[in-house]
Amino acid sequence: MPHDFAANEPLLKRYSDNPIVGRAAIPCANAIFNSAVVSYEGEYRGVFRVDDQCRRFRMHAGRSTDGIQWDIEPEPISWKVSDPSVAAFDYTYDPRITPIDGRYFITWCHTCHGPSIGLGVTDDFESFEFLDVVLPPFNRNAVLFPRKIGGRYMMLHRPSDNGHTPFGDIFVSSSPDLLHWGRHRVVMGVRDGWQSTKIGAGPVPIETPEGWVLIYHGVLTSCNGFVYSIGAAILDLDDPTHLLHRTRRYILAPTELYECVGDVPNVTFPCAALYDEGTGEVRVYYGGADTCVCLATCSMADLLAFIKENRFDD
Ligand code: BMA
Repeated sequence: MPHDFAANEPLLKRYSDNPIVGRAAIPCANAIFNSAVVSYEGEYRGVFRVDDQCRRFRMHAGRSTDGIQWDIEPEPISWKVSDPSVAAFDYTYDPRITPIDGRYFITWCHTCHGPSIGLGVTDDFESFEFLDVVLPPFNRNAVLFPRKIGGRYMMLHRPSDNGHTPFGDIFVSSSPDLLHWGRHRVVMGVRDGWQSTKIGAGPVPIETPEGWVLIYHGVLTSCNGFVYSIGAAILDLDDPTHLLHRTRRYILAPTELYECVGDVPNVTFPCAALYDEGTGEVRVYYGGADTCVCLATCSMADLLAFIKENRFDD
């Protein structure tokens, strides 16, 4: 049934059995959230952010046949590393996975003299190679586009600071080889309301005939601290530095208990989206309250219509 745009319900519909991964899914975990998943050979694979009971943040591989019930490895990923000087993995978090030309590239917030951007790759989700620190401190929320645009790889990211960052706009940079990044441009900045403090890219942008659909998080500052909601935008297909539309109204905001109560209250933080072109369904995976992994869905037709109907006029 098409979305009723006048209704009080947000566009994204929560999965009835949320959260799909709870904080205690593996023995060492204090919390499991902000995790990335992809389709893989008829099944699903993921890289999960696990904050352990020493309060380190590390990434663990996971597998699933349906994308809902996950088996997560009890040990963190053991990365194959060529330069040990940048290979500390105790504070690595918020992964995104981008399939490019049959390989799976992982970007995450690496800790190397502060939050920076790490890049790794896997072909089978069993063996993982750390490629390098591709953006220096301070930066977070990096995600690659799934193909070259104008002959160059492109990556969204969010320059930041060493703390909890009370500012932040989404940038895009490009590269000839995935390792060397330049031509840095601002794509979109903060606006009013739910996205007034900072914004950051979420899942891998989805290619549609109308443009790249970007699902992102936006943060407002309330008297009780930051509140993380989810919105969406459309970027130009040939030039993703060019923003076409973005939602003034959020598509999901923290209102359920598992989004409002946890290690960090009032957080919905999207890191992955799977688009099934056959059914038209978009599944969005998001972290709830920095504690658990949740799922919400909508149709691509509704998402595109919502972005256009609820956009800023200027
Ligand atoms: C950000 C990151 C995210 C987290 C969010 C809300 O700075 O740490 O992983 O979800 O804060 O706490």
